[in-house]
Amino acid sequence: MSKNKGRFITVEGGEGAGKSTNLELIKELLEAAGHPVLFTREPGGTPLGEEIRTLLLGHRDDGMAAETELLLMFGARAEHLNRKIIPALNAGTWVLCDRFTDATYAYQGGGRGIAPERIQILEQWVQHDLRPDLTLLLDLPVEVGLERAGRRSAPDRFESEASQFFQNVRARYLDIAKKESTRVKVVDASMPLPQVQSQIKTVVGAFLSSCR
Ligand code: Z5A
Repeated sequence: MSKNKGRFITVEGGEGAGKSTNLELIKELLEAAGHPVLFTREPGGTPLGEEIRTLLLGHRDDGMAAETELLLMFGARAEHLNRKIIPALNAGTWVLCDRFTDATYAYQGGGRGIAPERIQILEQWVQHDLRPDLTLLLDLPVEVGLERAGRRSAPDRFESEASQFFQNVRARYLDIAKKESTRVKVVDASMPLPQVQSQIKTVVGAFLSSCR
């Protein structure tokens, strides 16, 4: 990516991994280094994307086919990229996104069982060559995350899945991190918050140094 373009940073993880808790810290670290930051999330991030998010997360008596779920994720993503992410990056703004396509490989691929080759076709079609420059994967045992997440509001359609679903999601995330270790940095999110934040500072600090 050329020097005057913004960088694209994503944060991933399973249920209750601490994404929401730590996104503000990441934003502060980037801004302290002098970079304008646009914070956004998936699915969502645009008015239409947020409507699609409501469809995706809401409970349905008639269920939703895995293919429909996958296509809705990429529908929201196409809107998000074209209207928000790409214009911001082109203007030199750094984009910090709560989940992106790794979540599709983990949830629709690992969780729902859709072949990664099929996801890859949509990824290429919707994103062309755009991939995150840095991804922080907040990783922790499924039971710990579910216990943390359970302390909050009523579960949405994904949060209502069985434990095996989340084990498969976690395994797929770790698989991606192993294969793409330059881009994806694993943070041990099972630790107490100060230690998690210290790991995040190290990862973000190293990335900022590499951008100079
Ligand atoms: N999804 C998908 O299937 N495919 C896709 O392509 C995309 C998404 C993009 C919405 O995601 C759903 O969309 C998601 C995947 C699917 N499925 N689910 N579920 P979301 O990101 O909006 O929702 P989420 O994953 O449910 O996020 P979350 O549950 O809000 O988790 P979190 O943000 O990672 O956790 P948190 O709210 O920061 O922390 C949870 C609790 O733990 C909270 O009380 C904290 O105070 C506490 N916490 C945080 N860190 C610690 C530490 N270190 N120690 C102790 N306690 C802690």
